[in-house]
Amino acid sequence: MFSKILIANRGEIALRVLRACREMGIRTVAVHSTADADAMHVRLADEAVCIGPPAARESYLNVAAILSAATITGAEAIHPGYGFLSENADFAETVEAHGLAFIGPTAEHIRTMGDKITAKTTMEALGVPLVPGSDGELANIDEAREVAARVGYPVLIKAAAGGGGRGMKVAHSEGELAEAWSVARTEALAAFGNDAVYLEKYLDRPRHIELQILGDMYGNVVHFGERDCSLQRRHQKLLEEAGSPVLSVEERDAIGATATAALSKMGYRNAGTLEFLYQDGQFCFIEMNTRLQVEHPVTEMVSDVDLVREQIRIAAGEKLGYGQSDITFSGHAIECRINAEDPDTFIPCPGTVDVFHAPGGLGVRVDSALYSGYRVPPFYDSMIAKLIVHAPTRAAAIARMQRALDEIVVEGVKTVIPLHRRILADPEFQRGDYTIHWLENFTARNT
Ligand code: MV4
Repeated sequence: MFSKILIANRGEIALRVLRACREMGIRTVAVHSTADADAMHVRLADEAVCIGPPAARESYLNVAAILSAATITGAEAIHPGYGFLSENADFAETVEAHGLAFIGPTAEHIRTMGDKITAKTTMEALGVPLVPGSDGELANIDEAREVAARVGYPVLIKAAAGGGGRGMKVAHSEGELAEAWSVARTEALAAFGNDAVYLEKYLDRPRHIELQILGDMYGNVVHFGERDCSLQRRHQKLLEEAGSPVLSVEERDAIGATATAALSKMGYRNAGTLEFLYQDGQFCFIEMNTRLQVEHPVTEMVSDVDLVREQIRIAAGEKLGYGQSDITFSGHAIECRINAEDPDTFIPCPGTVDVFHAPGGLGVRVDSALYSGYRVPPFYDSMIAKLIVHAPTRAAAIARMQRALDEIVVEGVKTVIPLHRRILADPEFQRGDYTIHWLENFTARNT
């Protein structure tokens, strides 16, 4: 096992990794920008190294500075958290070339999944169901026309290098296809420097359901069930649940068996998440994330497994030591992301948090690097806390979240807490009756 780990991240996820390290008796190295000198992760780590100015490009994305920090402190492994360098294959490769362990998948697997086309062709070959569409990259507009005619309109043109919905264009009919094709390619080239695109049948009312998996270095792969992440706005998730309100145990077992068999064949290791669109009882794989995700706590609450601890054990070469039948699920978990944003306009609201009071009690978890007097810097993501609840049933989890949202106090900056209260009180939400479009309609209705 490692004796010292460098955490190449900030905020709540740096703390999350630090906590796992503490419980494992592993020393921690925090890195930080000059804007984060007073951050909680810096205070709680055993050592801290300033790696640059506020701009992420010069600090949390500064590979040379991070590797220097690892070298001078004698760290043996690097945990990238999420965002920043977590899905950068070159970074993973460089870390390993310096004789350090990257706590994540191989650079090759990060690269394969970073390109949505190779991700899809890889998964298809391994028996994972996809959205009907083109067989890989579209060569030209004529091929787009042929595939669209075969799968039926509406269709989506998507960028191979895409993410966050950029470079994605819908065509409702053949008349709209040429425009969608050229706009998607132009956007993809501008945003990612790669104009490769593919085509899929457009699913009009899917849920976004993702499956958490872990693999070790010996081909053992297990899943930890699904998360329903349909409640998002402009590709920013706001509230996540485990399990999905609409999935049966049989459906979970079936997609889980397919996914774990596929990833075992691939030799996938460490944490990963398969993203599916789920509509009319069908799972369609769309993308894979090769990192620990923001919403991993809801999975931890229902499975009672520390996913970060498992990531570290796996990277150190330990075997999983358990199989799928050892993983059991209990109750229901919900996470509300607390962003320092105006709850109506979603404009970020950095500034000083004069008062922070965390809720507590049975089944309540707060993952946050906040403290009273903390200054939310304007340079990074606006998420300042994750409020997670766990209860025996979904109805009890909703009641518990409503209770926790009544207790929490964040003064000094605007937050999305009032929006969460409205969502939790909504009858459709309470019935679990929502798709990926629900939140955008809800916020339009309520402003
Ligand atoms: C889709 C889709 C409908 N049909 N693909 C959005 C970003 C990227 N991750 C995939 N996305 C979508 N792909 C087909 N064939 C609808 C979306 C989509 C979406 C997906 C997941 C969560 C939120 C979303 C919001 C809008 C569109």
